[in-house]
Amino acid sequence: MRTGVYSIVLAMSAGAAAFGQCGAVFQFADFSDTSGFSLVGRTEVVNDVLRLTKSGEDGAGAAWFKTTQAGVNAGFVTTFRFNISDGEADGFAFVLQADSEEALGGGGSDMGFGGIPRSVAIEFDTFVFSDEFPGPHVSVQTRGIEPNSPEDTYSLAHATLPEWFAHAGTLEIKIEYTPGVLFVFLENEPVLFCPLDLGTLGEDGPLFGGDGCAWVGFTAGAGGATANQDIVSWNFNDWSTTECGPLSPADFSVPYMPKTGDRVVLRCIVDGPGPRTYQWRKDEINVEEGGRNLGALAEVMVIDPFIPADAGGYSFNTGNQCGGFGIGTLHVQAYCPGDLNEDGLVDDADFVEFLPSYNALVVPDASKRCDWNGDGLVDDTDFVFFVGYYNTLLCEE
Ligand SMILES: [Ca+2]
Ligand SMILES: [Ca+2]
Ligand SMILES: [Ca+2]
Repeated sequence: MRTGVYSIVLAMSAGAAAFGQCGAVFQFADFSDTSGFSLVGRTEVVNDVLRLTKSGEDGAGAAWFKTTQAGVNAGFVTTFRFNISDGEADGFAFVLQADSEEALGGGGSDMGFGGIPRSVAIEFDTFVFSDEFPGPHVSVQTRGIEPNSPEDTYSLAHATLPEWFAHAGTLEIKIEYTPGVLFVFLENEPVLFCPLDLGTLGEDGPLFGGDGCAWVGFTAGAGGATANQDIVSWNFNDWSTTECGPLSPADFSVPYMPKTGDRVVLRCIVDGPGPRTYQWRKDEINVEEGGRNLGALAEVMVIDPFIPADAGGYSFNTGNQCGGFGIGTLHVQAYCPGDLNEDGLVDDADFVEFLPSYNALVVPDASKRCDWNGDGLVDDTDFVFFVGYYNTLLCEE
């Protein structure tokens, strides 16, 4: 049942501005004026786009917004469009760093950020060697205060990108960080989820000073293979300045009847000023962050693995300095647990499918579909669940 938005902003007051020592809010529909930028290495402006590297040339390039540092500890959201043409090079990255407004890492596989200390890079790696994650991929790379590296060892989280990523013309990326979690969206679909707290990332003290003061920008690299790696437009908004104003939900969606073991994504994208707080609720109780839930305090929440007990009514609360509101309830129904062969019945045929998992014990090789309490094991506890499902025989509507 969809109940929609049931209340609007409860309390509105005049905008309260608290200025940190750094902060950045800007929008570039194109790059006809780059006076606020530091362009380093191979990077130049061609036809009003930021050409990080150019087809036919190897090496590294970077573009940093240098008017101010961003203040990222309270969160940020950035949207940019990119275009890769005339070849396929190593890839590019969106980078936060507290090294220098002239920072530049290595070319080729380093993608322009490998070598920059005090940096966090969200890399879009389009040239894959045998010792790397397979296929084009997005990954969050950092070595804390040490010079960064694109090696898989230093990845906090990664995800495979579609094969068309580098050939589809202009595409849009959104990166949103809320303390605790960073999401990457490709063409409005969430593709990467990374547990991350920038305020406590450095082992030897915070990576970025003050409120998380960092230069933000892009880097790219090319080697034997080259391409035009272009940034076409760029919006950036951190929450260093507290603002008031109405919030509105832009999107609220939950999965349709997930199966046991699925990774499910619930999202409620919110428009409006911040910093904003978010809280997912299930059956009127706050969902706690951790365990199988990532993003309980963010706009996107991932439940992995989903289990039958996760079925229920999900609602979402959001707020900023001015007040808050709740967004109505969407129901998540679990696909008939116990019906392993998906014929609408829980019977002996499912028991035959259950047995090998029960014998294998650990997921995998045991099937995640049989781990009904989500503890990574298919054991006696799950057997007791199965008996309960078996006794009902017919899946409910
Ligand atoms: Ca690579
Ligand atoms: Ca069945
Ligand atoms: Ca289990």
